[in-house]
This record gives sequence, structure tokens and C-alpha cells, in this order.
Amino acid sequence: MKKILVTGATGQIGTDLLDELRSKYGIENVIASARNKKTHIVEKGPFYSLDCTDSKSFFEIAKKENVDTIIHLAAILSAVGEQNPSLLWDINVNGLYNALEISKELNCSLFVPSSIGAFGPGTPKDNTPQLTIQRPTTAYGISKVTGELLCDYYHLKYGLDTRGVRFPGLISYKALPGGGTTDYAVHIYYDALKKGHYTSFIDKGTYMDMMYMPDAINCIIDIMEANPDKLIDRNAFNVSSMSFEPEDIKNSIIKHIPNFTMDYDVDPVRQSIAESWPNSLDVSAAKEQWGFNPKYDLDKMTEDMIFHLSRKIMSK
Ligand code: VAH
Repeated sequence: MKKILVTGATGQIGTDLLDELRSKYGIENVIASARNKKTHIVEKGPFYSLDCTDSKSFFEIAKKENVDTIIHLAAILSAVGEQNPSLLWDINVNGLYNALEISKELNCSLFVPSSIGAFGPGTPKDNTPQLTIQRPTTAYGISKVTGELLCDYYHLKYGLDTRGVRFPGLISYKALPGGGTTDYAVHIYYDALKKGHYTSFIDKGTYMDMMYMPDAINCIIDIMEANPDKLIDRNAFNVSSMSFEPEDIKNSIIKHIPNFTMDYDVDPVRQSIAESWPNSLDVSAAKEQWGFNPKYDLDKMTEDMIFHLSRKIMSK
């Protein structure tokens, strides 16, 4: 990667990714774009307001900046998507179609994140295989399977260099998540520090794959820098660094905040989404084909989250 366009750059992944990409490749070589401006992003380097469903503007930006890579993060997440499936389809599929066509036209490599949401109730729940049944029951999951298949199609038919991973729930302190089912695993840290108590919308005993954001950012950079000849499962690799349920993260937080308490007010929509997803993924393909090697487990993540969030909250 030399010159990179990031779409959806002001979202949860994009906020962390821009910092890492700009320190690695140079500020002027990382072009941020998003529908909504965020001052702290716009001030840090090249930025364009872009709705990825506007193919003309999308193409003009990529051509003008002469990018060789597009990291396409613009998407609507699972819970918000269930409330507005037509908006989700427009952004997650039509926006991706534009990214694919522009990458083909300009000969760019293209990274597109899929998700554990691409699996459904019929998928084996434990140690979910890289290649298995994918019949998701959410609009989000359907858009993610569609994305995986479109990315494979453009690679097979046009030789486009498409690469992706199936991200689990992502936890970070720099930016809040944007309306997903796994968001509870971020909000719990904020409430533990601010209120000493959290009410979880996901039920006790509900296991989901999760990953700390620094490991997710390394996934994107490592897969995009990997030897393309070794990538068999290009779109998209299972990746995960831990699987936990709400009681596990509560107990990890209590090691730092002994009086922290949690109760439950389960959201039936997000609970049903969570129950349709795997408990844990088999990540052997990512390890074998491009050296996937996460560094953070639950307790190491909790220690880092509390260290950074406590300073962020105190500085406000
Ligand atoms: C969501 N955070 O909850 C996203 C992600 C695996 C979860 O796709 O929708």
C-alpha cells in the first residue's frame, strides 16, 4: 500500500485506522472520507466529504488522489440496519458495488470488512469453520454475505485484488461504535468508570467473538501487505481474539473497579441477533495464510481500556 483512500473514516474502525495508517505511510498518503465530518479527523490530514453511494464523486476522489488502495469501511451496522433495511442495502451493497467498480477502473487493491454477522442460526456455533453454511437472518448479515460473494466475483472474473476479514465485535476507546449488537462490550467500560454500574442489553451467558481495536487495525494492515499468492480465503477470513459473555467482561472490570455492578435489561432485537451468531470462530486459515496473531486477551484489553478511558473521561 502506498496511497490509500479510507471510506467511512470517521466511524469506530476508521478513527483508529487513520492514526495507524498515517504514522506508517505518511499523513499525505492517507485520504480520509466520510458522509459526516468530525473535526478531530478533518484537522489531522486530507479529508473529503463523501457518500459512497455517489459513484461520480467517489470515482473523482480516487482518481484525483491517484490511490492504489481503497479501504472501504462505509457501512450500516446490524442493529441500526434492522430498523432501516433499505438504507442499509443502499450503503452496504450499492456503496460496495461502487467501490468494486472504481477499484477495477483504477486498478486499486480493495479491503472490505465482513463480519461474524455473515453467519446465521444454521452455522456451527463453536469453532465456526472458515468455509461453512452462511444463511444469516439479519439484513446486515445478508449484506455482508453479498459483499463477500461480490468481492470474490470481482477477483475471479476481473483479477481485482480484493481482500477481507470477518470481524467480530470490536472494542475501542477512541470512538464509540455505531449501532451494532456488540456495542454493549464498549458501553460497559464507559458506564463502569462514569457510574460504577452497567445495565446490559445482551443477556447473561450470550457468547460472542470479540477483538480489541489495535488487533483489528493490525489485521487490516497485515492482510493488505500479505503475499497475494498465499491468500486462498480472500473474502473473507475468520478473525477473532476472544469469545466472552457479559459476566466475563464484568468480572474482568471488577479486577480494576472492585465495586462495579451490572444488571440486565435485555433488548429482544439485539439479543436475537446475538443468538444467531457463532459463539467462537476457527481462525486457523488467517493464521496460516497471512500470519494473523492477535496480542490482546480480555484482561489485557480491560487494563488498556480502563487506562485510556479514565484519562479520556477526566479530560472532558
Ligand atoms: C455489529 N459491531 O454489532 C458490529 C459487528 C460482529 C459485530 O459486525 O453489528
